[in-house]
Amino acid sequence: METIKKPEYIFYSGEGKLIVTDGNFEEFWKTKRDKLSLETQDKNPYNELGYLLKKYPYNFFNCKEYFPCQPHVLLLGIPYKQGSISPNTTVDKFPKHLRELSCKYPIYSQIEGNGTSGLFDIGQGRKLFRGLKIKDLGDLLLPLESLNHLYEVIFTIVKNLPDQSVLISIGGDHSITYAILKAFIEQFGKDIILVILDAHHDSGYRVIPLEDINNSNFVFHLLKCDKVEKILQIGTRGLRSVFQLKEDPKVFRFLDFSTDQIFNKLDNIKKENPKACFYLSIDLDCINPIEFPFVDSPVSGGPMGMELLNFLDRLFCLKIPFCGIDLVEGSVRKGIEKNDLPIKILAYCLDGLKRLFL
Ligand SMILES: [Mn+2]
Repeated sequence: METIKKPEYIFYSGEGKLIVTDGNFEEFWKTKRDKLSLETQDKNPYNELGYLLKKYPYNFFNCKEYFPCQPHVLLLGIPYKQGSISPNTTVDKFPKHLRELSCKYPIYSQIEGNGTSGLFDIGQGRKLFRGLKIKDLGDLLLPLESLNHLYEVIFTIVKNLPDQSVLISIGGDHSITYAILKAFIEQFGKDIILVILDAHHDSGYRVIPLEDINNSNFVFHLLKCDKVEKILQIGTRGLRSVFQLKEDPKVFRFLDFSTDQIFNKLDNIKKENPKACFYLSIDLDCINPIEFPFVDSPVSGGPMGMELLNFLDRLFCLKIPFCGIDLVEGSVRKGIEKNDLPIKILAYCLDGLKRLFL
């Protein structure tokens, strides 16, 4: 029996013309641009932030933005490395790298609903983040001389976020999490519950941590902030000097990504703090360096990629109202272009956020 196919995605658009396709990319139709009310540049509400942002000729997942819409998720690159204690770090190149890599997995605009096609996950046999409305803001413009300057710029972005939308930031070194959270606190005034996936506990490597905030001590400094209610550190491992491990009643540490304790704890925290702002920070060095060695401070052990993706799936099943996510500390060097794990992590985060909206 033959089913009638109908246009679902915009496949191509050029000067005045448009090619649309059905959901399985089996049939294609030519149409005119003016048949659909496509976005014109001057209607874009983010244009006024243009002085802060560098736009690329392509967006994440090569997604073309045709329709004016209120996005569920905004993607922002933060090419900041001034907070890294590794002198020759290349973490500032990661946002551009990830955007380019993601273009190998193009997604398409839906004609109805203004969402996107999402991606197909062969291993899971299902579509990821289909229907989610995504907006790529571009990268923050350099130079960002200091963390305080970074905070001011991010605050301007956060102030202009549409209601209920989630900001996904691509770093950059891990100190950006400090600046982003300060901006969230300033804008929303809510308590923060921070979930960090990281091999390190980032509480400083000196007996008395430096006053200057960097990627190895930002957690120590965040804990001084009253609005930071709880920090869950997942994946912390390896050896430290005895003075380095600072206990704090706000901090809960877990080594194993698949233990029920994490999810039970988070579910309880969610119930006890219905008004809090939840934030997820993913340091790529949380992954076992066998699967992802492109970080400045690898630590042996840790979850393989699949275990991390399963963790994210379970985490988002809890429907925690995340207001922001970041992905940090990717170090761009030879071979990283062949490693697709960061893209999968991003796709799973988008798919997880979809549960909050759709
Ligand atoms: Mn780390």
